[in-house]
Amino acid sequence: MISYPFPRYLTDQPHRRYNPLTGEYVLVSPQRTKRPWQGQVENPPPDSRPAYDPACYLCPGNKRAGGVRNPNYDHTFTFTNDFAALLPDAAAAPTAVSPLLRAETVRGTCRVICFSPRHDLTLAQMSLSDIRRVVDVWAAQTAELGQTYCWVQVFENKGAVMGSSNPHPHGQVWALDTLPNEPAKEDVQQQQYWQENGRPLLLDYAQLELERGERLVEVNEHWLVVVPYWAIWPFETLLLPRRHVLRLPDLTGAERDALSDILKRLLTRYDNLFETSFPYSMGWHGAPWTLETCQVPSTNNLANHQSKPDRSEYTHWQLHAHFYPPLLRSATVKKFMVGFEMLGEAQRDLTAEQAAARLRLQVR
Ligand code: H2U
Ligand code: ZN
Repeated sequence: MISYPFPRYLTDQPHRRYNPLTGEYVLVSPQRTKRPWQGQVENPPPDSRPAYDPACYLCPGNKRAGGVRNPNYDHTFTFTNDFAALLPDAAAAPTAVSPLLRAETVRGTCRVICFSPRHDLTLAQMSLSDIRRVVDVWAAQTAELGQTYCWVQVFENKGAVMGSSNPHPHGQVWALDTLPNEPAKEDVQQQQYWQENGRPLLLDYAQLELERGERLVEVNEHWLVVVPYWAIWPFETLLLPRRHVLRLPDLTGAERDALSDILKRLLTRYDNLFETSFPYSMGWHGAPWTLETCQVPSTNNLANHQSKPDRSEYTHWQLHAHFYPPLLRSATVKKFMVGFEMLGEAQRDLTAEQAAARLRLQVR
């Protein structure tokens, strides 16, 4: 690893950092980390869950809403969400009475993925071979739903603070016939970088981070984890493959094993940081799927995304996962996106480099 001089400017002067994936900015105020902290620091209640909870709607053999009973599954279990936010047969939107009062048709489906039959585990605590099974389910769900829908969003919402309704280890997959806001921004930005440079944006970014090292958290043969230069959340990370990969199903067996390994190491670092089962929202972004029937909003609110994208050509994309944890300075003190952040733009005090250094310090 080559070590470069780190510009002092980035550690003591307020500045804005550009996010090339979304085209947005974050305000960084490193001079504020010296200010005294007078807020509360509490110890979280100990987490003692049984391996099986008769009242849990995700545990094997239990009844869910509507009376369906879960099978006695041994590893993972996927089912259609009983309260799905998207429906495959949703009616078409009527013609808008005004361009200011517009609704768009959207069709899709939502599934819940139980990571393990064990109610008391988290992904970080599962064995590598069981994490690998979850990776395989993520890839299989993406491939299957990608046959029907152009966007497949795999994600996990972990912890009550993130609004997760159940501590049983689980994630979700939502698939729909349109590109949601976040991937739509990433599509435009990656496409533009590809046109200007002839290489995927995130592959160049991964190379840069591997050379510089100052924001690296974990590396293995096939993957790296960094606190991105433009991170918004205090301990936000970006998980990237080291070769050009479009989508989860494209990962080889060796890459899936290496992914299970780096996931376990990252999540263990997170848990150790504030000695708590670390809450977060994480999810995968990969190339959209080719689909002629994909809905494109009649007028998109994103200036650069008004024409129907060429859905056969997605080489500008690079698979990646975002981890967005809300915690700031302890197991209970979270960052609030309020005030200037709601009305202006996201802001942070701790720099991405300081956050990466804190995560590197955690024992595995
Ligand atoms: P979250 O904890 O991340 O909200 O995910 C749990 C999901 O499980 C949630 O979306 C669904 C909820 O709709 N669910 C069922 O599908 N069946 C049930 O019996 C309860 C909850
Ligand atoms: Zn359970």
